[in-house]
Amino acid sequence: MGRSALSQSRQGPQCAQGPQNDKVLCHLPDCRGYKALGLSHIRTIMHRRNFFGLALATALPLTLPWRALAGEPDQTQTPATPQWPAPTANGAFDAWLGGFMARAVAAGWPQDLLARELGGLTPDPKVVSLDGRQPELSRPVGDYVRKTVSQDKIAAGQARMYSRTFWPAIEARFGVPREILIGIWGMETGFGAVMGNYDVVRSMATLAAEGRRQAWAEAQIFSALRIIASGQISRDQLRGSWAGAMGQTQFLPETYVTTAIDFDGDGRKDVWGSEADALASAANLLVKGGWRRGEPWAREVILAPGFDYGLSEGPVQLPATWSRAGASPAAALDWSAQEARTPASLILPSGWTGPAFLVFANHMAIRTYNNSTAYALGVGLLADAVAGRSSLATPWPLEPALSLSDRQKAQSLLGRLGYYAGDLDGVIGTRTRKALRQWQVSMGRPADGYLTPDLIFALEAAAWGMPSQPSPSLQAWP
Ligand SMILES: [Ca+2]
Repeated sequence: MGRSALSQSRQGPQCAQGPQNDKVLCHLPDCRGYKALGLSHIRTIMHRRNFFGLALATALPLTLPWRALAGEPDQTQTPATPQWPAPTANGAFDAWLGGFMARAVAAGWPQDLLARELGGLTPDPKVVSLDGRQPELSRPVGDYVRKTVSQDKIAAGQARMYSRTFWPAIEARFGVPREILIGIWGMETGFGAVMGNYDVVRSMATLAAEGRRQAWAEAQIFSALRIIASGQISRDQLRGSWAGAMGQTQFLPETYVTTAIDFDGDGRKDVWGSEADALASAANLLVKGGWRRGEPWAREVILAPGFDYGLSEGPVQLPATWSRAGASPAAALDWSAQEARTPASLILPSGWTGPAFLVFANHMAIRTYNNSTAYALGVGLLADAVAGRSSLATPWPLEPALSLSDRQKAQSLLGRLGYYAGDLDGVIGTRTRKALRQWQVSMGRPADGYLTPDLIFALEAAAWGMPSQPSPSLQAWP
């Protein structure tokens, strides 16, 4: 799995993830549920400050962009008498809403806008319920990719490869190939089939009041208010997934404000109704996330017998260097000229028994959308399939899902063995994988850092001083 420092979210391994945030829950170890977040906001979520710090951090910086987009707020009115919303049955929600409106007024936001859009707002119980879901099982990456890169989706993507006139202009301007955008489009909404019908302002208010992601949700509300005030999109049109992702390519309000584009030239950034707008906006987001024109995203490799699996999630080096270490292209073709000059790192998303990939910088650009190795593999492999590139040489292994208690037990055992001192949160992130690799090295096992039921058994045996019983799959290792 990925090695981003952002991967070990405090929110645990659960995430809501495409093709539709509120429909499909996955809980991959490094998966995040919030689409298209900038790094600063991910950090904001993960390192929330106290309420008053938040009020300042959230309200003050919003004044300037608000002015730029919707005109100067009326600072001549006294902000002392905001229109308090009518009380609801939910005291916590009311307390949050009152505080939020007071801070917004103090920051210069027009009272009539706030009263019109937020007055009478109530929390959405469905959003509360979906946000509180804690899936027990973690879904193996291979299982996720197999189901998301389906024959139906490949065919639907291929039908869109040459039937849209906007592709050449988007590719020329942003340098993102159409198949990558088709991969995102298919993963996010099944090509616009399932965009979500939640009132985004209400959903974000519900999440803000719930408190766990208050700063993030409030930033989305301010952005949603800016969109409404711009006059381009009405409140009624501002619909999305329960987690706030909107339109064909699932943009959060904040990402919409900073990144959405009117590509078809009708004067509106319509990521719901205009495919050209939505896909150009997605390309713009990838470029902002570091997409490099002309470079590949990943290449499957075959690892020679005796390969040092400890190199996974390790060095970033040129493909020729990887070849010398025993990682060669899986297809018969050698590295392309572009691949040959692009540094890459090695990942083993489902351990040493599954497919191995060299991933290039563009892999991380895809993760701007959703910071998950599995998500980027889903998008990239769907793109490859749509473009007619060869399928995987090494199949995804069939493996059982690990329960939360299994994953916590593994962390506890690694701690008992002296390799792990982190939280027993069941999140198999970079720290846990590093500990697992160190223990694997000490045991002379393949050091892929990938947790399986076999390894939990072996950890248990080692921690309690019993002789290890290698399983059949481990005996098969050369
Ligand atoms: Ca437009």
